[in-house]
Amino acid sequence: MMNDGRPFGLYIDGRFQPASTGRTIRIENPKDRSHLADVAEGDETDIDLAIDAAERAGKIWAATPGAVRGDIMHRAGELLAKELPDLVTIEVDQIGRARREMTAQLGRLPEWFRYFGAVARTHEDTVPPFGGKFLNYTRRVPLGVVGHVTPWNHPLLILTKKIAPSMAAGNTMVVKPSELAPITPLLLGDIFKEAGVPDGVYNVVPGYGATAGKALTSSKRIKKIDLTGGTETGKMVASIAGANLTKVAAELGGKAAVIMFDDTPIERGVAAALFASFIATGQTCVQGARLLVQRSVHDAVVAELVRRTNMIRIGNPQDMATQMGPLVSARQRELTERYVKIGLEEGATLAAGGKRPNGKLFENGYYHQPTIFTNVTGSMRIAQEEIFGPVVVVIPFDTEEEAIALSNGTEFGLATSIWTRDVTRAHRVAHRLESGIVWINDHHRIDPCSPWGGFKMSGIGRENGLIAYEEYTQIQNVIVNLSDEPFDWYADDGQEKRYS
Ligand code: TXE
Repeated sequence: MMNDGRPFGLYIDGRFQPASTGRTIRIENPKDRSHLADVAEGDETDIDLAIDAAERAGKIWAATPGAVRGDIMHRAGELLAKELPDLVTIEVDQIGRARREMTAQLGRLPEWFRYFGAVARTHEDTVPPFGGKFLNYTRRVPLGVVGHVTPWNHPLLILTKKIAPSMAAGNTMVVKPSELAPITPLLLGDIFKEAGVPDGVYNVVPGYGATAGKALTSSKRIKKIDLTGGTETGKMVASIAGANLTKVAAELGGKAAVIMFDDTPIERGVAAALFASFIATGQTCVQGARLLVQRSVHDAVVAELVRRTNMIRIGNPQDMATQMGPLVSARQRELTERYVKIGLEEGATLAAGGKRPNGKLFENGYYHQPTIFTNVTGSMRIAQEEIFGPVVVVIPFDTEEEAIALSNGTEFGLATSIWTRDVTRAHRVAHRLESGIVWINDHHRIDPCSPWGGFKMSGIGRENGLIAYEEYTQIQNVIVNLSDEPFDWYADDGQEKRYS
């Protein structure tokens, strides 16, 4: 699948082709900075070509019955399942995430094609009660060509969350994947082709945000931009798209809290915190970045958390025994290091990690130890800002009220987990959280049927679930006058006129 060392082209109209710039992007392996592949670097001209292809394909795909689109998507899911081992290998090489995590994550991708394939087949429109002599019905019709701008942290999962509902709804798409991880999104092209997706429905133009990304998001021909990325990028893209009245969905930053009440068994709570905080080397929007612990168990939780954190096995991410790989890039590691410094300057206590690991294996990669700060207050920068690395801050609380205030006390509102055995408290707290996703006694769980997205500065719109499908459609309302009675508004007959 690695193209025998040749550069990967852009994927437009069902075939790989060179970029108009003639340039390529060097993709490196974050575990040792070795050269992984070169990928064509697209710009505005290529985005335009991709939109041309998508507009042509839209005429066919939008007219394809939902049941047929559903069958094709099911086939795509099956073909994807067969390719997973190779895709996992490439995904691990691109972003450095531990193979055992990537295997678990990508293993679920076919479910998105099955779920949204089924939605394409079964979605029903409505017949609102207009009353009187009218039949009134709605039709959900595709938007047209949509743009997906995706990040590097879960290259295939995040892309799949966008492709599956947009394809099911009959749209065609142009994808601008992250410049750090464009290979697996390109490879999906062949899988869709084999499944029977018409050429031009799925197009991928790798490139940089400021060039290809900007061209895509500012095109008047794009009917919806669906972006996952940083909050600053989201604001910029939304303002550009707004000028064209292009719909925007954005899944942005987060600072998820893990709220641990004192009836949670210590071992269970600590296992939960490790899972919430450190998978994906902390580079995930729903990372449990803040551990809020009830004061009576705080010291015991911290002691066990530090002990278990120091045991996390960092190493070659392709090794199934490795529990934590490197960060994705020099920039992401610098960000982590910058925040470690900020935390120390703010007076927090470094309870674990805080450095690059020692050893030959780590010399050239972007590794960083899993890190815990204690003696943190809710207003510190390390408790407020998204770090997007393997850093967790621990904050004690006394009461339920205080836990809710701390949890809600950032500009973000993506996800929160609540850990307690008390069922009434769990729901009571959940209902007061300013958080698009709430887990009770769990974290990170996702499903194609389950709406995903944030409150506040964590974004707009929702991925997953029927709402994702609906947000990739526009409603056409058809109002039928069932009466044959003559109607003449301007008849000069002195009769009272009615609208209904
Ligand atoms: O993301 P960017 P970066 C957060 C996280 C991270 C920070 C920066 O805090 O440290 O963002 O990461 C494209 N017009 N998240 O720089 O830049 C870009 O090319 C159009 C959270 O990697 O937001 C890429 O394809 N497109 C997040 C995508 O946007 C533009 C996941 C995301 O990149 C653009 C990633 C522009 N002007 C980072 N500028 C999450 N929610 O999970 C950039 N892009």
